[in-house]
Amino acid sequence: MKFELQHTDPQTKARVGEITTDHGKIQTPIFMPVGTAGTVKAVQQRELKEDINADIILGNTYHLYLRPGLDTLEKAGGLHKFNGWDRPILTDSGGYQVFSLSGNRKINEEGVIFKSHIDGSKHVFTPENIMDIQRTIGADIIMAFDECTPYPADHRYAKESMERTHRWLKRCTEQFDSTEGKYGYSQTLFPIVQGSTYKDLRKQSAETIASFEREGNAIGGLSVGEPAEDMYEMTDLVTDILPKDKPRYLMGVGTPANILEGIACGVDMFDCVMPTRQARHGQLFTTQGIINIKNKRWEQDLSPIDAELGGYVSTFYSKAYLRHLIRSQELLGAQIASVHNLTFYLWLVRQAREHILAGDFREWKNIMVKKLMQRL
Ligand code: PRF
Repeated sequence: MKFELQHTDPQTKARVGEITTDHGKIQTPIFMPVGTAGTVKAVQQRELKEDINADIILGNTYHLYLRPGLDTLEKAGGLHKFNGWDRPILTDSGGYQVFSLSGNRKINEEGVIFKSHIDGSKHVFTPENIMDIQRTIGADIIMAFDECTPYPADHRYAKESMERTHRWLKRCTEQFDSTEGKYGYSQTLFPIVQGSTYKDLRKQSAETIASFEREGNAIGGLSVGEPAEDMYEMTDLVTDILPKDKPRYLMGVGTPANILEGIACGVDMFDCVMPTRQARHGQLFTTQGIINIKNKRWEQDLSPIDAELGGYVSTFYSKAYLRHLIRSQELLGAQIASVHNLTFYLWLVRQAREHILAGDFREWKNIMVKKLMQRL
């Protein structure tokens, strides 16, 4: 993997860059649609490429390991071959999914023992086997095995949890560096900063993570219930410490406003289930603000979903038609709304990129944060 930092905004910490992987280039800042089980829910690979033009999508180690399982993925020649997505893929390590199985998991120094949400069967994740599993899934960028410290956490627990994440990282890097990709292209490992909402811990974690000198770095443990101001403060502090010449990935973030503020803090990569999950519930992100398409207001509004956004579904289908589909729980409603919301999220980061290059990112961002979050 290669990262070229092409431009830094003089007024904020926003950056424009380009990541090169063996499956193609990623223009940053970028939003990565979430494809938990090897599918971005309700969206075909062809739409992801041709309508949404996503540079990279996510997969989840926890889900893919349980189903379809490693034998099938290896037989297929990795996830790219299995699902037909030939652009870059990033897999999350399971460190987040397993920890959200509260009650059904036990953590110790070795790793995590957990019960499958599918059939209750017992499994163990360790830093070592998580590296091996991600080698088999075959994503271009793989994530270290961490604990996403729950919020709120007292300082003592947050410190313990962070230090364990750091010890696990050492084991991850040793395992990763002593193994090779299985399918003839290279993979890279991103470590994850933790430290909850404590400045001293975030600083310590960022310094530790940076000292591993990997090709990119992630910021975890945010957007887990803390006030947005705390998330921005922690992100800003961490990006002052992480190396400038490597991409930074803010995990699981967020709303359009969160993404623009994250970009202003010097973050290059984002992912979130929000655009697809909210789409299935009828919440649309548009260039004019947020629409709840179920509202009566849209019953006879035959104007396009979002004429200004452009893109196939957003200009071809009307608000009234999409309202009808979503209210009737028609599958096509979830499909159209998901493609629309993802088209919007990719438009947002591409606009940010243009405004950083044009030199008016800060002014544009301050207007857009208000405009895009208003409810219509
Ligand atoms: N760790 C991992 N994945 C994540 C997170 C984390 O802290 C978050 C936190 N927002 C989302 N996804 N491994």
